[in-house]
Amino acid sequence: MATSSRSRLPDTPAWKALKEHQRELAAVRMSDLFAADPRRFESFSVETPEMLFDYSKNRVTAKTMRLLVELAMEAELPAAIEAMFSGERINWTEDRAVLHTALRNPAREGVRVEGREVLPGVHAVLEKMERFSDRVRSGEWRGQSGKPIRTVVNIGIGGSDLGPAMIVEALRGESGARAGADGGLDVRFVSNVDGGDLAAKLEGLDPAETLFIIASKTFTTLETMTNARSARAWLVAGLGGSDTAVAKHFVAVSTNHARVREFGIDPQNVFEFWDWVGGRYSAWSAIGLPIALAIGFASFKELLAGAWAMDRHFRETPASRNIPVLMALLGIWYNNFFDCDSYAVLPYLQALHRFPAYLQQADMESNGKSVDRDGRRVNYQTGPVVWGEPGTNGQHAFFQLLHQGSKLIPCDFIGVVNPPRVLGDHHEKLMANFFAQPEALMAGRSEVEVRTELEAAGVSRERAEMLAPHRTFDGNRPSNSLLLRALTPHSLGFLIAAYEHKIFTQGVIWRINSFDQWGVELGKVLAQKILEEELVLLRGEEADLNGHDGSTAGLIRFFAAHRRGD
Ligand code: G6Q
Repeated sequence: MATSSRSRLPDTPAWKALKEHQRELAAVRMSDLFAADPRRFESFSVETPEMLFDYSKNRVTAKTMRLLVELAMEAELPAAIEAMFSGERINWTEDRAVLHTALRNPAREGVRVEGREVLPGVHAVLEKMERFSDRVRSGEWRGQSGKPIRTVVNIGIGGSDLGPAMIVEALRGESGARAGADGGLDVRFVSNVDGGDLAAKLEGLDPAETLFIIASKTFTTLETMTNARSARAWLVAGLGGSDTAVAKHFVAVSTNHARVREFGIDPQNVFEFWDWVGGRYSAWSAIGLPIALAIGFASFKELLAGAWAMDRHFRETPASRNIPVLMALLGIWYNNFFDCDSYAVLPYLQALHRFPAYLQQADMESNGKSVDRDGRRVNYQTGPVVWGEPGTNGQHAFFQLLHQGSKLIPCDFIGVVNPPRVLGDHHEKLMANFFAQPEALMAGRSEVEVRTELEAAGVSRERAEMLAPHRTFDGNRPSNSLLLRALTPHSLGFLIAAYEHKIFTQGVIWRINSFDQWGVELGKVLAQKILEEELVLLRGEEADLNGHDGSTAGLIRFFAAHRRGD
């Protein structure tokens, strides 16, 4: 194990100062902080053309924020940001640069990897995506039998699925960006190796009008390759049994050209990306092709422009006004100083219903690490558990625990002033809840208040006594409110990039590599061996399961014994 003379994070001056400060603040109520400072909202919020970020309902004072910013400075955050943007190999375990920011950089030069400009390649692929998506959307691109494409099926998993799927769901309602309506393209996503996923998405489709995108950085992922082969078989069978149909109905997005060729996809139909684009940061690359097909290339460009606006904000704004830095610092405040294990992300907009799932990967795959830059096991908490559901659905489900549970769970409430779809007064009702919940989490309801109310309503004193503790809310539960002016490709790009940079900032402070994913790699190989054993058992032969623990061997045998021979 590598050793270092550098002090461990909990021994650094900024960390110790925060620990000390947390004791001072532990009993302080946010409601009192608001009462004492009429300008608290103005002081603890940041406005940009895209959104209002309000972090005033947090258990922080000006001193807390100063100490947190000191923590970021001790971690040399500004230098780390520059290292990322300029293409240094900050993903040291894979010896790679981390340049998803280059994918949305409108400049034509100025970012190099190993002395080579990367932006010309980025723009060449974007131009190819534009030409292709225009041809498909306009109906100029024809399938094997001469019909235009009506449905696009993206086959990919993890980073090659979650970002594009979330974005397409979010922007489907954009004017001129309808998928599957008004003659627009119906864009679907298949990820699970469970055949039920592909079967359900292919139901009712005409192969002659269907285009598949095989999205896989490595082109070796079990789930994607299995689905891709089944999709090819379905298409070829549906179009008269000739492999020539593949050229008109399959395109690939990958870094692995050899494998794509082996699969039989025309090299002309391959959209390239690069090893310096991490899977979970790849929606901005050609992995975003289903987005461009669903919402049009001009809107895809706006998505990139929104992310680029956030990139500039992140790179140029002082920490104390920098949205992702503030989000990161507040997250660390609760994760490391209040022992919070998780945070909830609560989009108050149905269009953003896949945002929590997307963010789970972005955050947990990036910061679910426990070895630091010096090769030592960390002696502090790193990445939190991220979870959530759209509002108001969550309110009727798990909000009970947020309000009255024994755990402290900070929340990000995400709302939109002008929604993509308006129906009567639905949005006003939705937003009333968006405002009410963070307020209730903070204000709570004291036992005295509850008792007085109950008695005023005619409840007997004894019953009021009994009920009061159950109907009391401690309050003082923190949240951020992120209020977008509208949900557009631009503002969504801005929002996603804010979370990306929040995750990066936390990784820098925790001294971990946010850009590798060895845990996922392990998962990719583990199942291979078992698959072979399963097949042996299903042929009725004896398989050697001694390498497995008793439970795993027992489960495999049970499966093989009871599997119907279909
Ligand atoms: C993302 C991860 C992982 C990856 C998938 C799909 O950062 O590396 O989620 O995106 O495993 O990998 P392929 O694109 O190579 O199929």
